[in-house]
Amino acid sequence: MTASPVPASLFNAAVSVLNQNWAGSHTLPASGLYPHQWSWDSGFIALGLRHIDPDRAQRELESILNGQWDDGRLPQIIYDVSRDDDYSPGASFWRSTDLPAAPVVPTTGLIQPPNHAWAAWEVHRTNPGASERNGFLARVYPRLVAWHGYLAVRRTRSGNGLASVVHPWESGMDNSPLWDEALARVPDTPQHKIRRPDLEHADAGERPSAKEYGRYFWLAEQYRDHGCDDLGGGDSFVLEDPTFNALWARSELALAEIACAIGADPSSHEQRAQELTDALVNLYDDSLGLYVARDVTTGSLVRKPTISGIIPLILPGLVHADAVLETLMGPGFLGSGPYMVPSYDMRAEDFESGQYWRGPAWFNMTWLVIFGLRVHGSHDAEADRLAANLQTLALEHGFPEYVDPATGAPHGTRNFSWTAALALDLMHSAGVRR
Ligand code: 9WN
Repeated sequence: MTASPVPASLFNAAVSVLNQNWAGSHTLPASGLYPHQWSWDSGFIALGLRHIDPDRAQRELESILNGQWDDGRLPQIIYDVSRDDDYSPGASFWRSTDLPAAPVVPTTGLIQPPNHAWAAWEVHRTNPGASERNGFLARVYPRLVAWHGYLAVRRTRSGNGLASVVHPWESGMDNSPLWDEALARVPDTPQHKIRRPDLEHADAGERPSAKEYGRYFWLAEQYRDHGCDDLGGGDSFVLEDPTFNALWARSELALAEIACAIGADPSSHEQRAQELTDALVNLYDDSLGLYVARDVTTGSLVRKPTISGIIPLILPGLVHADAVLETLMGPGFLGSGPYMVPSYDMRAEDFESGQYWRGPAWFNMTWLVIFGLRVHGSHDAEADRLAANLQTLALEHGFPEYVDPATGAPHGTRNFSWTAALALDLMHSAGVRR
């Protein structure tokens, strides 16, 4: 299915969403549902902002870097305390400022996928002269190196070089079927009384369930109560996720470019990018023809066909690229011609077309797939079709958080920042080979 051609008004409408959600130094993902700064959202948002205001794109990334902890981690959320009641868990749950390693701004202790170095490089490339004049790359490089250092030192739990997430929120794909089995072992009885301000902004049927929230809070409490130190209290849920690690590898490639641009040695970044790309074979499932998660606690693969297992296509030199492309083009994902890429194999028994990360198509994931197709110089017409659909659905439905892949019907919140940003990016880079 191909949606109708993109009207010229997309540009103005997308810019207006990003302007409305601009909070002075960063962009809110959505002003009602997500009233703080989120980590990987800022990476995606910067990719769009760079086309309208490269300085603002730099500020977006430097704002999330201001939340960096002494150990190098970039937090999932930097809180605006004036809106602490509007999202849960809030700053008062995490009490991060009591911890010596945390920054002065209140944050979560958890992290999100590392797309920041990649975004920083793309921001620079859009206007290299201006970026050089204000020393952007030289300022962000050491912080980005420290961020990746945190992943390498604190999060490589299994010895294969891949980073683990210790909470579903860290994957950015909160209730993905990949987490069901491990989550089933987690108690759903946290101490904290759970509030759900999210349900004032989105339909309960489109958000994680009460039981899932119980488990999310239980895990978050454990992590917090062990000082977020990655030494204890983060062991109940430890999984290696393909998308998280592919973004890390892609960001290492970007760090190599950044190092070259500022006269530093790129070799350690090139080497790590290669090692991570190679290590992804540990997550490959031959029978499904894509990557899956690995439960580090049990040592077993979680054999579920989700979008996370397709995203490693953003990497060049991927051993299993041909097989993953075949799976992507097959009946579970793009074979039946959905508007955008579903987050879960459409043939799965528990596929749900409107339920968050259990079926709907997300704009960031479709953007990553388009990028991956272009990296591999494969299926150009399909990449163009997806890019056109992404832009059209974004505009037609008021920049939704996600859509039903088969019908294009919008779900979740509206005026969602990364939807606007990535639609803008595709307007500027349509057809560009990576
Ligand atoms: C928890 C902000 C974030 C995104 C995630 C998305 C959703 C939060 C939530 O919103 O997660 O981090 O409350 O569900 O799953 O990818 O970063 O847009």
